[in-house]
Amino acid sequence: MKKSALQVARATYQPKMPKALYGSVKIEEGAATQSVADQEKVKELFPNTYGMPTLKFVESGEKNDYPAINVGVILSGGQAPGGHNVIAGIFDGIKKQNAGSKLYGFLMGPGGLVDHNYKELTADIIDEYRNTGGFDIIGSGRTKLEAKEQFDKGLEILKKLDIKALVIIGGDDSNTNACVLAEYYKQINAGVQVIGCPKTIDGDLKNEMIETSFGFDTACKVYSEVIGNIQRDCNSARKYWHFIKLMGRSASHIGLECALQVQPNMCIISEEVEAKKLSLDDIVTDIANVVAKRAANGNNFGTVLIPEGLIEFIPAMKALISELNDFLAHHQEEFNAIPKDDQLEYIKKNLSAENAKVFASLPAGVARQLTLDRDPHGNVQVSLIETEKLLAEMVGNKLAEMKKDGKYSGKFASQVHFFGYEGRCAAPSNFDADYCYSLGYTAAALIGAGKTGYMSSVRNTTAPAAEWIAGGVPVTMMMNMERRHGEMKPVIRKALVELDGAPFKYFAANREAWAIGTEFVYPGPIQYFGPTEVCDQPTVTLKLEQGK
Ligand code: FBP
Repeated sequence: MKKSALQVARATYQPKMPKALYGSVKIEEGAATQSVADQEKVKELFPNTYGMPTLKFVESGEKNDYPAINVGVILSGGQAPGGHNVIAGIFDGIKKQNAGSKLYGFLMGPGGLVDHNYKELTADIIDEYRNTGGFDIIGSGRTKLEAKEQFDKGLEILKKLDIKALVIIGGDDSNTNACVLAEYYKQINAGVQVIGCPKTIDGDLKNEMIETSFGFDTACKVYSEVIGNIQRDCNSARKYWHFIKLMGRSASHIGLECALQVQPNMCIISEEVEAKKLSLDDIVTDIANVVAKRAANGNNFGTVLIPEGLIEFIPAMKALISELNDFLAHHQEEFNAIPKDDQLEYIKKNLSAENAKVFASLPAGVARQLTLDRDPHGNVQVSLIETEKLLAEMVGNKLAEMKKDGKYSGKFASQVHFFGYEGRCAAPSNFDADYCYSLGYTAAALIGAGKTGYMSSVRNTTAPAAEWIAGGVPVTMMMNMERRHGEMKPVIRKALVELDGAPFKYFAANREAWAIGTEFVYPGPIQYFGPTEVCDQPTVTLKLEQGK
C-alpha cells in the first residue's frame, strides 16, 4: 500500500509511557471501591466483580515470570484516533511478558466474537499500523454484547483459540457490557479475564479515575484547526456567518473544547440549554442579538459552534419529538395516505397545542424531516436533523423581523458546516499516540496480574508522560442504575459537560468578549515533530480540569 511521507516517518515514532511501565511492575492496591450510586443494586448484580480495589502499577526491583498467554481484542463503536496504538501497546506488553504470547483480533466489532471471525495479529501486521488513525486493522462495529447466548457463543471461540483474556476497547456502553461479560465469565469459571479501555471522541467516558477517553484530543485538534481556518477566512472576507456543527452524539465536550481552542463568537452548550430550559426561539434570539451587535460595529461575520446533540437537549423539541414518535407509530398509514402538501397541516392539527406551536415555528424542511426520517424502532433520527441549517435559517428569519422593527441594520449571509468524520480517524496526536499505547500496555499489565472486570487507567495526564500513573479501575465503580428501554439497568454513568466545572466556567467568563470582539485563535494543524510545547499539549479541557 502506498504511504504518505508523514506515515513513513510517523511509523518509527516510539510512544512515551509512564516510567513505571518500562521495567518490572508490582501492584499497589487502593481501598475497596463502591459504585457511584445505587450501591446495593449494583453489588447484587455483580457479586463477583463488585467492590474490588483500584490498582496502581509501580516499579518493582524483582523480575516477574509470566506464562505465555493468548489474548483477544475487540474494537467497539465509533472510530477514535489512537485505537491502533492501544492494540500495539497490548501486543508489546504481552510479548514483553512472554515472547510466546499471542494476540487475536475479532473482526468488525463485538460481532466478530459472536460469529467467530478473527485473525491473529502478528508483529508484521502491528508494525503496519503503529501511530496511524482508524480502526481498520480489525474493523469496528456496533453489535451490542449483552445476551447470555452471545457470551456463550463467544466463549466457544475463546476456548478453541485458548484465549485467556479479552480486551474490549469501547465507550460507556461497550465497557458496561465488558463488565457484564467479566462478571459472567467469572461466575461460570470460564477462565477468561475481561479488561476494558476507554474510547470515544465524544469525551463523555470520564470520571475521577479515567481522566479522558482516547481520541477526544486528536478529534478536537483536527476540528479546531479547520474552525480556525474558517475563522481566518471569515475575518478576511468579512461577509459570512459560519454555523458549524460538531460531532458528539450527546454531550457537548467537543464543542466546548473547540471553543476553548478557537474562541469563536458563539458556542451553544446543550447541557446549559437544558438546565436553563431554553426554547429553540431563545437560542435563535441569542444568536440574532449577537449578530446585530456585531453588525452595529460593522462586523457582518462570525462563527457559531453547535453541538450535534443539541436538539434533544431543548426541552420543547424533546417533547415534540416524543409526541410525534407516539402519534406516527399509531397513524403512519393514515399519514402516508394524505397528499404531501397537506401532511404538515395534518400533523399540526393532531398535536397538542404546545407541540403544534413548536412544530409550526420550524422551517418546513425540518418539520418534514421530523415526520419522515425514522429509525427501525420508529424514532426520529435526530442526528440527521441539520441543526446548523435550521439555526442559520431561523436566525436569518429573526434578523429580517428585527430589521422591520428597526433593531438591526446589517447584512446577513450564512455558510454551514458539519465536522465529524473528518476527525474520527485522524493520525493520533502525540498525546493520543502516547496515551493509547500506555492504555494498551497497562491492559497487558492487568492481564499479567490476573485481573478481570477492570478498565485500564492512565492518570496525571497533564504532566509529562513519564509521570503518568498507570493502573486499573473496577468498572463497577463507575456504574449506576438507569432506565434503558423501559427497564432499570446497571450502566457506566455518562459524563456530560458540568456547568460548575472549570472548562465551562472559563468559557462562560469569556464568551461575551469573544462574541463582540473578534478574538479568534488559529490553532493550526497538529504537529508531530518539533518542540514538546507544540507537540505534546493535552486538551484545554484537561488542563482546566486539573487546574493548569
Ligand atoms: P462512540 O460513542 O461509539 O465512540 O461514537 C461516537 C460518534 O462518533 C458520535 O460522535 C457520533 O454521533 C456517532 O459516533 C456517529 O456514529 P455512526 O458513524 O456509526 O453513525
